[in-house]
Amino acid sequence: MVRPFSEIPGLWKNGAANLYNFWKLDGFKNLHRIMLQNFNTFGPIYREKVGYYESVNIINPEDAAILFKVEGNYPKRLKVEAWTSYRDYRNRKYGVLLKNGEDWRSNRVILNKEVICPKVLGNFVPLLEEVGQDFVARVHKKIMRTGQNKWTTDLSQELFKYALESVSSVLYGERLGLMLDYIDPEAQHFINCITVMFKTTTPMLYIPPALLRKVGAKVWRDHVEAWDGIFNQADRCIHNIYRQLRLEAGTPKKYPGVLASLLMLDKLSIEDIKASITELMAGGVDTTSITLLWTLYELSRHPNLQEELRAEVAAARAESQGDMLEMLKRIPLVKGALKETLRLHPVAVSLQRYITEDIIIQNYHIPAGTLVQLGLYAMGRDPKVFPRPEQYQPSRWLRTETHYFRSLGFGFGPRQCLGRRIAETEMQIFLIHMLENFRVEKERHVEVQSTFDLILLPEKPIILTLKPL
Ligand code: HEM
Ligand code: 2DC
Repeated sequence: MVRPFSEIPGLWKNGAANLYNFWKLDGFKNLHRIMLQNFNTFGPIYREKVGYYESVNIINPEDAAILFKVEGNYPKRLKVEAWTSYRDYRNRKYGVLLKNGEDWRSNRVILNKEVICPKVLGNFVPLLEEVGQDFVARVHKKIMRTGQNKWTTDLSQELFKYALESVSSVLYGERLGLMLDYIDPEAQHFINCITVMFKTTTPMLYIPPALLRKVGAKVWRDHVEAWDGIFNQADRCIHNIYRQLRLEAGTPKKYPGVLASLLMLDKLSIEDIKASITELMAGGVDTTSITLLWTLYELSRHPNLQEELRAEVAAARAESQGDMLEMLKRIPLVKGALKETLRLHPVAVSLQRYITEDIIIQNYHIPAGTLVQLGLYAMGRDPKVFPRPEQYQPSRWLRTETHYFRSLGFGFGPRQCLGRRIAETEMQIFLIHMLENFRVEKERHVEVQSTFDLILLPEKPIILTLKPL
């Protein structure tokens, strides 16, 4: 007998009371740990209502498979109202991140060809390769300046710049110059705005932005100011390319970047292109940089593994005679390391879909229209899903054990991360260069946990030491 929806365990009767408890537990910062705890209390499925936001939560890969098999052609994830409210407030178009239905699909299909299709990888690699080399040169210079043959630092600011430089070079086919000593203050402002934008989004997951706007709340004002900074900088970059393109008519000799390709293709309106390019630029900074920081942190804690990865990279370099595109095909353990990082330190605490048809999960009936969330952070740490989950083991992704609906860091299906190929390539190239040049070490015994600022971030600075090999 299939059990009814109303019997799913959990606390879903009093949204306001739950919001109060949530706030008392500092739930905003701890969302990932609270989800984990809920799965421990209620089992592999629970219902929840916090504030105005109601969902069914699942943790098993097999249940994720059920969810994603019915997602159809127009998958829809949780609407982040803070983000749509800003667009509505400022009269700006939604990009693919926020669109839904046919409008989303028609834009996404065109963007896929320019951003995520394997064919474009060859265009991205030389651009990303150059940024990777410049990053390494910059670190060598920093090490020289210390006079101690090593550099001990919190790398996060450097990684933000690396990530923005990488994504910009792919989008605009041009360098911003962020690997130099003196950088454009506007670019630094853009980076700061993204951090504020994510941080101020969190409370608005639970308290409607329309309400906060009406009472003139600071969090809403800060949020608007952050998006204004993001859009202004992206507008400047986009306008720049647009003008160049009009000046030099005719087909360019080298790959001109995603934006110019889209403009020349002439299949999306300029406003649609602007909206999605802005989202790609903003989505491409904290995500990859934090994932790289966590990876360096894990490698510093596992020196033997670090040597193994270095050996793999050296062999790949020799076999491919330096051809980066070839090299990327010969580094399975490096790729496993990135998957392992996203398992333990996912950027997204959950994946969500509004289901469009009734489904049965864990023998409960779930009606169409329900928001179902897969607890990605909780799944990554579940011993029933990943044996010895606390251990960082990139090789678990090489073995033949099942990977069925287990590698979901970038989401799944037609609505998965649009920046996935850029992110993966950028991160692989970064690790190749870092492993070839430096040993990464850490201070003794520091455990760093995650904190939730819409995306999961290290709760305190991660201090690492880089030594030239
Ligand atoms: C969506 C993760 C990097 C742009 C997503 C989603 C996840 C994700 C989980 C939701 C997918 C779903 O609902 O199935 C990550 C991770 C990254 C990363 C782990 C790096 C480690 C990037 C980068 C960009 C980007 C570098 C831009 C270049 C986007 C966009 C969407 C998205 C535009 C929305 C796509 C849509 O709704 O059609 N990402 N992301 N992401 N990401 Fe990423
Ligand atoms: C946050 O409960 C927790 O990739 C919420 O590059 C549910 C939720 C909904 C959408 C998720 C978000 C969470 C985390 C951040 C994600 C976002 C979709 C896209 C975004 C996963 C899990 C991200 C970081 C994008 C951001 C693009 C940018 C222009 C802001």
